Amino acid sequence: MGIGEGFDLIGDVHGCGDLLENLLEKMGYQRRDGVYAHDSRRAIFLGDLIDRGPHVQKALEVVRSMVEAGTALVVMGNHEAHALKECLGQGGRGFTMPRVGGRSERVMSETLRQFERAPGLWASYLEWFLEMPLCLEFEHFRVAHACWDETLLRPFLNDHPDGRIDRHFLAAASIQGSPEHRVLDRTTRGTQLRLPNGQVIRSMDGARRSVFRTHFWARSPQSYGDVVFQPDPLPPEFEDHPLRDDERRRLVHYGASQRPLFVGHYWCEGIPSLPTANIACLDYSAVRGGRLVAYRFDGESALDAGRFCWVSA
Ligand SMILES: [Mn+2]
Repeated sequence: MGIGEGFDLIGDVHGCGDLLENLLEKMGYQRRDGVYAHDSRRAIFLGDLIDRGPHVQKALEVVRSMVEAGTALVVMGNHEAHALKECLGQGGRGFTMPRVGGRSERVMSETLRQFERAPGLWASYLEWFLEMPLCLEFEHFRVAHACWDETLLRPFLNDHPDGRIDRHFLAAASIQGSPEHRVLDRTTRGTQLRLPNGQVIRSMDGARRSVFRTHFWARSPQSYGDVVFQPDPLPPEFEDHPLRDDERRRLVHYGASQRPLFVGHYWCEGIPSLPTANIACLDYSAVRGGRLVAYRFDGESALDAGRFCWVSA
């Protein structure tokens, strides 16, 4: 990478279209012929453009127009993957809406409401979601929505050098435990562990969860507290709960000597910070009143917290 090849990595937008425009303008992007562009930089979106926020359509319009004009790249988030699974009919026979009343409808309710009168436009965005790569790999950095698991992604990238899936892959990925499911699920949702004895966590959004999200940068984790990575705290008695061997084997480790990796997904809070010198999470809960966060990358091998840029919701 040299001068003129800087990348601005942008975390989960979740329908905060107005906030996204503010962030792009703050970073010096200008709207030309309806498309945001920067003289010397490109944006990379980390996925989860849709659901929850008030301006899903605007967020999609801003990002798709940038990607089509070559001023931005994007990877698929678990919310785009979810929309594809729910709305792309069985065997690719057409687009359907999710079943009314289920969890999917709740997760997607804002998106579906905002596209209620534009089903054709929604269908065109679904086609576009299918074109999003699961990950991006450059000489100096990598990008994925939630996790880079080399043992799964290397064979996937050998078969799919552009990182993209298709309808057949998507259909196979709906089968729990299939190779396709493992790649899609691991890359867009990361790793999770189940609380013992049927315990549940009541999360901020009111849901009851029997699993917790775990990170992938602890070198030799000993306890649940060493790997938990989510805003909802573990019940205190589980902070020191020892990891079993089979749990430790299911975790992923992204080594400190690997090239920098950018992810979103984890609903971080507060002032952006770096968990390690080569991993940045850029999801700071914009849609929950937090921050929409970017990292302005210029090829450095050690990331620098001074390169975060954000707008507050
Ligand atoms: Mn996500």
